[in-house]
Amino acid sequence: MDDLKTLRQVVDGSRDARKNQSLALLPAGEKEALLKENHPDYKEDAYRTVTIGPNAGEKTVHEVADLLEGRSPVLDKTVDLKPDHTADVLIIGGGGAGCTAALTAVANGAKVILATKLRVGDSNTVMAEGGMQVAIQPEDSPIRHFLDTMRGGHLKNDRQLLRTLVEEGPQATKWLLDLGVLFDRDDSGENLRVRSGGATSTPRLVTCRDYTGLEIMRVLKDALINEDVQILEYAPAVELLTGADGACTGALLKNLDNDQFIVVAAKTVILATGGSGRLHIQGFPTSNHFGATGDALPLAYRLGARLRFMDTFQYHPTGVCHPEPMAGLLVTEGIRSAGAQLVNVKGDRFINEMDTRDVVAAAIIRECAQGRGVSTPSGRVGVWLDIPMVDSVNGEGTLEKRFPNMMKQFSRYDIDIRKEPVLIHPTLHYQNGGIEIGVDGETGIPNLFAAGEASGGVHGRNRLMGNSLLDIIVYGRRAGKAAALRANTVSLGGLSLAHLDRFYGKFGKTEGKDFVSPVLIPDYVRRQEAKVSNKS
Ligand code: MEZ
Repeated sequence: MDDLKTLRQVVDGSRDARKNQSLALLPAGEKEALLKENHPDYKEDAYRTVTIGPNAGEKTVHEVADLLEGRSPVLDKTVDLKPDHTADVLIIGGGGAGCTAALTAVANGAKVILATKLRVGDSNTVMAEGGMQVAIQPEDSPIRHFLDTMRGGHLKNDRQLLRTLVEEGPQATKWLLDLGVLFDRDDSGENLRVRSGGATSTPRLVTCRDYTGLEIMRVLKDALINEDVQILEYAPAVELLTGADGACTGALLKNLDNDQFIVVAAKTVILATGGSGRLHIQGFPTSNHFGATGDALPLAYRLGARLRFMDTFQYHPTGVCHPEPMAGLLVTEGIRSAGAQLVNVKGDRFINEMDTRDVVAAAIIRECAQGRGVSTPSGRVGVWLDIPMVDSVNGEGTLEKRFPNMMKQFSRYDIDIRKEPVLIHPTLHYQNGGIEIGVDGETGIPNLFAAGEASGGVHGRNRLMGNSLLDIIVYGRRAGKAAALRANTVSLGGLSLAHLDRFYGKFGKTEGKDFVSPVLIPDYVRRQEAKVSNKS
């Protein structure tokens, strides 16, 4: 095996020839074929049929089926359900959606408790680097945003949810600006600068360099701690609670410091626990934060809430493949939109880098599977992302100015991305589906709401870059307000675990299942990650 330094020279050698090369987007038929052959969503043996609950009979990946069919940690246990705390609105999750919901619920007069598994801000929100989509340019419109997103989502998006998302985008952005988010501005300093993302018809991303989610989270967190919100950290939910009428009446939390339960009685509950990348679906590495184990899914499911699109996940095309300690971390799509090219072992481009994420990821997987990838010393296989091309086409200093976070991350391993291409491979990035919601974040269960990545429908079968940051703000606000208003109309209900009998009842309580969900803390030693075969 040639060493990486030698192989890199092929990329350097073909850079000039590639500089002005344009590659057409794939026609629809070819895209479909590429996806079917290569995208993990189409790998039949990665799926099984769910046997229990509202989505019984539908397929999902084994890892999620395990969650949904898993055993409640309190099944067959006697738990004292005397409330330790009471709230109008209990929010479970301390990322962007949860904090937004909390701020909005408080603004609407509610007494709010926010409980989170780790610390406030430990979330996938901070992992969204390259921007938030919002139609604010004169030549843009919510309709255009809607159409781009529908195309990206394979036309499967929930239209009502999407319409609300795009129409309320500008208002949500103003809310963030008023809170103090420092979005990048144009040279005059007066207008927000917008950048391009994959598969969009016009530049629409508002950015904070390449740490947009981190900046948004910084501001939300600051705003939250200045509000009268009770925050319970290191306190994940392990089960929801229900009243006699089947409505959600609170949650059972676990104090991770002492393993004791905390009982919260609440008039309404919002699930905002984010995604599930740390389940390492199909053995993929992930860009997700440590706590992303899809906890809301089994909690809502056991209470009877339906899930949507649980057969589709987003594998971000450019996860780091080398150096090994960075494996799975994100290299923002923004860097491709600034001109970085994907190049195989022969020094050739093989896909238009700005096609939809599923298509680009599938093309990378194909290159690796067909022997045109590059093997790393630790046995991974990836393709090159020719990042130096960015400075080459935009002028020296562009990478330093626009991508300081990327520069810093790679510099820790003595890689100067201004000079060297890096090896990438798709990384598990986003849960396209989740709990079915209406436009106010309401689930099918009375007084239970969901927002952000835990919910599903708005992104269809493939999310476009930057739409998740908008989703957490628009739907965090809507769920926060709706839950606060609902709390004005209901009283605290009885607290029981009766739904567990209903859920497990006819299947026999434990059915021999030894998998306990929610998972809470990822199972490291990590499961064997996908070894992509490379025939070279
Ligand atoms: O929305 C995202 O997933 C995002 C902004 C990621 C990125 O590539 O930067």
